[in-house]
Amino acid sequence: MTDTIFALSSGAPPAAIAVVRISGPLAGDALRALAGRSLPPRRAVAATLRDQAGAVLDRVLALWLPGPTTATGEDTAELHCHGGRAVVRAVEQALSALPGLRPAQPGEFTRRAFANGRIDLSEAEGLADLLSAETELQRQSALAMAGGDFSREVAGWRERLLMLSAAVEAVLDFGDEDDVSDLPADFTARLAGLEQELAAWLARPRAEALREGYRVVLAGPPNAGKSTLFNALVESDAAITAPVAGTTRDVLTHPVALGGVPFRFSDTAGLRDEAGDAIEAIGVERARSALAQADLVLWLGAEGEGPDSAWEIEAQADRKDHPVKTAPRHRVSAVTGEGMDALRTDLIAHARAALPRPGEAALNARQHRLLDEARAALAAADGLNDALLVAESLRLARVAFDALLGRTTTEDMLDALFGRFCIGK
Ligand SMILES: Nc1nc2c(ncn2[C@@H]2O[C@H](COP(=O)(O)OP(=O)(O)OP(=O)(O)O)[C@@H](O)[C@H]2O)c(=O)[nH]1
Ligand SMILES: [Mg+2]
Repeated sequence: MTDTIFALSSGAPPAAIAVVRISGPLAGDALRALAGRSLPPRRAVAATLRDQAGAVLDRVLALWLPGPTTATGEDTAELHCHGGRAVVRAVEQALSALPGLRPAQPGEFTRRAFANGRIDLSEAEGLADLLSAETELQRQSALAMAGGDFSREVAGWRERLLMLSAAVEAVLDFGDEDDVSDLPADFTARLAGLEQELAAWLARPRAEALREGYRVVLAGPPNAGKSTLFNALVESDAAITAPVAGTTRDVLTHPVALGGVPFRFSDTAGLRDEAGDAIEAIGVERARSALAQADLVLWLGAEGEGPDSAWEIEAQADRKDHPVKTAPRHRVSAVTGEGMDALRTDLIAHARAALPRPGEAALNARQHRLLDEARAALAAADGLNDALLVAESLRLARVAFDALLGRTTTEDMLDALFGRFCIGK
């Protein structure tokens, strides 16, 4: 029999309310033991909780939610307690004292929801992202994934694939020869259509970009004003600025949301061939490697000398002696604020186009890899003449779809995913 688990599912006390969740076969018994009576199902009921000695623990709002149509698929109870540390501890101690109950592991409620088929793997992944979402764009994309948008898509593809497989099986069972010429006339077109849909999903912006933020690196020679502009963009005095060439030595990265879009700005050491000392030389090396990983470079150096497709920024515009550019994308002064709004607006629009669209489910690395496996298998099936080999390719695509939905998973993978959740989720 599975254990019955419990945990504080709301935020850290002290708080107005603390929600303690119980899930498992003994959830109903535990609730009865604490409340002293049976509660009606699916109703919010005021109850007085007592420990085994009969002492009052707290007056709470209690919910009795019998399975299997619950979040975890098991019998579940929720206790909405007063949100004090001691109250929560006392309730947890009383639950621990009951036989067959134990504190939950991180993500264990969600893991049970998955094990009991209440959510599939992609939905669980979306849920993990939803809980860690910090910007509006992350929230909307995670919500789409957690709500099953992608899972429904995969289920639809799998269905179509099974129909294609059935056509091949029919040839294998009844055809005179195992020849694809016996396949239905529209077989190739259906196969190609499916493959194209997968390719379109694979070409979409990825979830990692959303989680990590759009990477913008500021670069240019020493004293170009990189750190000053960086501070203005991240709206904090994160970087030291000084009229000394070679002030910034390391790469400094700061996440910030602009217009609901997640960014990661990096300030770098001024690029020059003759570094002042060994430490600055290392800094320049790091700056170059940050440049290589950037989604976008803001170039504050001499016009045309930055990396390809970097934005030419004419910085320190308020200074009479500042280096002028003939065709800057932006002319700014981080000190007076001139041009800063236009730069921000441009950055937001640019990043939005490169990141998943609002409300659109975005693939993570695992989903991308599996979907690409399915696409490759379909592409391979397209060119084959032997029905047996076609059937095998289609089977490989189905295996990938099943893995996407979590019908085939490894314990390691599940440990890694559900370990991302907090206790109580
Ligand atoms: N008036 C004015 N001064 C600026 C502006 N931006 C930077 N400065 C000044 O120029 C000097 C160099 O600025 P930093 O931001 O430290 O330059 P940096 O490119 O980070 O330099 P390194 O870290 O040495 O590579 C500092 O004294 C800043 O105060 C600006 O827009 N207007
Ligand atoms: Mg600097």
